[in-house]
Order: sequence, then structure tokens, then C-alpha cells
Amino acid sequence: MLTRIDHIGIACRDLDKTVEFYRATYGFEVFHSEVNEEQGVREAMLKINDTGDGGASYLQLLEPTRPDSTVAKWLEKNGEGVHHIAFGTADVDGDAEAIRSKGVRVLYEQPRIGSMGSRITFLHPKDCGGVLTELVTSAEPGAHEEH
Ligand code: MC0
Repeated sequence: MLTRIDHIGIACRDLDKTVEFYRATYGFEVFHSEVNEEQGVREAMLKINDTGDGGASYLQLLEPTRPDSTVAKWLEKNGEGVHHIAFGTADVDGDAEAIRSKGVRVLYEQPRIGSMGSRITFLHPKDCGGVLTELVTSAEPGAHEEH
């Protein structure tokens, strides 16, 4: 069951500059940052709020690390802006299968590793009204050490 907005992914060309915009304009601080080589992104997670199911909601700022990454291709075509939305679930495997059985393309056979040790998959934007949609199961509390 999808229980929250886990994050909104925002594509940018200059992560440091974008982080500074969100800090100076709204007062949001970086909660976590990492490079995900498989996805070809450098990212910063800005925590907006904790949620009632033990999770949280974030803004995820994404800068491509290589020109052939999905975010680089998207920036080339669309410029900076909202790239995807992500729903949080305790069971990404079960929810992905349930959604696949409804005829929506799930992009990965098995969930992959996302932010902070989460397990993630994506739904094809062409099957979701033009919205690239991600499903996220957070890592167990304590499995991820903040830095
Ligand atoms: C592409 N399209 C999108 C889109 N990306 N539509 C809405 N939102 C997006 N973000 C559209 C294109 O405009 C195009 O439509 C069609 O989908 C095919 O796109 P393409 O540019 O030809 O590229 P493909 O087919 O090679 O790849 C599209 C696809 C890919 C969605 C399969 O971007 C993908 O696998 N995305 C999932 C992974 C990802 O995005 N990772 C980065 C975030 P037209 O009408 O022109 O045909 S990593 C992340 O977020 C992790 C770290 C985390 O959360 O923890």
C-alpha cells in the first residue's frame, strides 16, 4: 500500500547552486547527500516532514554525473524542473507486482538501490499520464547511517 509522498525529484544542472536556492529561499537544509553511480546522479535530500507511518517526505535534488544518464537526457530535452514523483510503501515488491498486473510498465524486474539504502522501482511515464513515478521502500531504521 502506498502511504505517502516519499519525495519529489527535481532535475538541476548545478546541485550546489540549487541546494543554496532551497536553503536561502525556504530554509530547507540538506538531510543527506550521495552519488548513485548506477542511476548516474549526484543528489541531495531535503527533509520536509516526518510522516505518520514512520517514514518521511523529501525534496530530492538531482544533478547528472554523466551525459548518458536519464537525468542528463531529460535536462537536455526539458531543462530544469520536476523530474519524477515517488510514493512510499512498506512493500515495493508487492506493490510493483500489483501495479504491473494492471498493465502499467514497471521498469525493473527487481527493485534497485535508491537513496539512503532504500529499494526502488519506476513506472513508465507513458503509462502514468506523463509522470515518471517511483515506488520506494525505505531502509530499515538504523540500516542507514547519516553523514
Ligand atoms: C522520459 N520521459 C519522461 C521522463 N523521462 N516523461 C516524464 N517524465 C520524465 N522524467 C518521456 C520522454 O519525454 C519520451 O517521450 C519518453 O518518455 C521516452 O523517453 P526517452 O528520453 O526517449 O528515454 P528512454 O526511453 O531511454 O528512458 C525513459 C525512461 C528512463 C523513463 C525509461 O528515463 C528511466 O529508466 N527512468 C527511470 C530511472 C531514472 O529516471 N533515474 C534517475 C533518478 P516522447 O513523447 O518524447 O516519446 S534516480 C533516483 O531518483 C534515485 C536515486 C532515488 O530516488 O533514490
